[in-house]
Amino acid sequence: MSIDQTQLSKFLSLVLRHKPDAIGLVLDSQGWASIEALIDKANAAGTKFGRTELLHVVETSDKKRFSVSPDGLRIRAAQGHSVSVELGLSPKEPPAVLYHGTATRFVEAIIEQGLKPQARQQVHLSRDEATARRVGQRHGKPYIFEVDTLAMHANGFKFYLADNGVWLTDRVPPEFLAPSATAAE
Ligand code: HQG
Repeated sequence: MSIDQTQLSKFLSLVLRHKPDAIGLVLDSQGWASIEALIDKANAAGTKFGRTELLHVVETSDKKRFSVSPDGLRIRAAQGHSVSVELGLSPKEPPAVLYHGTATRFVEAIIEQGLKPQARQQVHLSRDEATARRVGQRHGKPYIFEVDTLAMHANGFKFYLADNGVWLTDRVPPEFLAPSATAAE
């Protein structure tokens, strides 16, 4: 039987963000993999799916996690990598504030050290509190920080907008963080 949509999405996140080696896949420096190679190698490793199923997951992904190249030959994760990739995004002026959703148990460390990318390549910021809350819930009881991106931008920090609308930056020092209006609701 072939794999279901959620399993396929998780499998793609694993090989395109974290462990291409798991199936012997090679990502280029910008994170792209050949769709043909991905399908062949996944099938050989026992995860069965075809191009139609793959493209269906790309199109219906709630967070638009994956991008297909304009020629239809390559795929990459829009963000969230732990393997080193250079997404080739240009710095962009962010909205005046962005939000970061985390779990309450991390709050003390974040107030002390600021936001760090941890296992990923960059810190992820959300455009609205509802999205940030969903991100935070993945880790436990959610807590939302408001990030003073206007001040960071004025201080030379760079921001990047991933293909799926997630904002990325290298780090957020504590002085640019405040609890959001609904921080721990
Ligand atoms: C926390 C999902 C202690 C940080 C989402 C977070 C997102 C600190 C955790 C994407 C810290 C890292 C990314 C510090 C940061 N001390 N904890 N100094 N600095 N943290 O999963 O942002 O579903 O790597 O607050 O939608 O939660 O995978 O990052 O709680 O866009 O497609 O360390 O993943 O997308 O956790 O999530 P993560 P994230 P997908």
